[in-house]
Amino acid sequence: MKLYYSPTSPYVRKVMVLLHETGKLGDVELVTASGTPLAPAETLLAKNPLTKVPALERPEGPTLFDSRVITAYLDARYKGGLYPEGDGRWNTMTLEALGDGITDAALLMTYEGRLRPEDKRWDAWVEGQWNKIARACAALESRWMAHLAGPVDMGQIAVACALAYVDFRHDVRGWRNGNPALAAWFADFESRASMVETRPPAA
Ligand SMILES: N[C@@H](CCC(=O)N[C@@H](CS)C(=O)NCC(=O)O)C(=O)O
Repeated sequence: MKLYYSPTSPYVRKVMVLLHETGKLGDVELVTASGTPLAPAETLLAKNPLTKVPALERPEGPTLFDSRVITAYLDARYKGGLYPEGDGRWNTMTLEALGDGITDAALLMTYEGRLRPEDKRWDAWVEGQWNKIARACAALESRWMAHLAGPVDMGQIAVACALAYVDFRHDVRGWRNGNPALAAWFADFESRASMVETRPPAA
């Protein structure tokens, strides 16, 4: 299989963490394909019309995207147990959506700062994105700590990759303020080999 990949993408990182956790890294060839909405990655055009990474090319079927489809597919393929059976599955998938939502908001903030011409930037919109992240962190701190303390699942991986991306691009915002339990959980999770091995290169 070929994984269309960028070393700084938090969505790609979720897939990479899964591959490390399941011991299946050797099953995929990494194909670098970074782009932006203004400069789409040409190598992706025939694979994913949205020209986003990650995308997973498989010999036995169409290319898969987005990251949540890929992680669900790989977990089923490897019987990784990262999406539990039964009612717990919905909690895991909701936590995963919360983590991905943090990443979505943080990426929009990054694009606003990097891609939009300075005279067209809209501070209130950026603050609106940050408020989503702040509310999500508060919800994790108050409602999700028991789940985060449980067995590793795709929800935890999505949250960890999201918080790492906030650190990577928006460190000055200080998401740890007021969220000590979440910060302690993240410090521990970040030391897992799968997280250490998938750290993005320096910003
Ligand atoms: N919902 C998608 C988001 C993927 C995404 O936005 N990837 C970014 C890199 S972090 C990308 O490829 N952006 C290029 C673009 O938007 O044109 C997923 O979970 O895979």
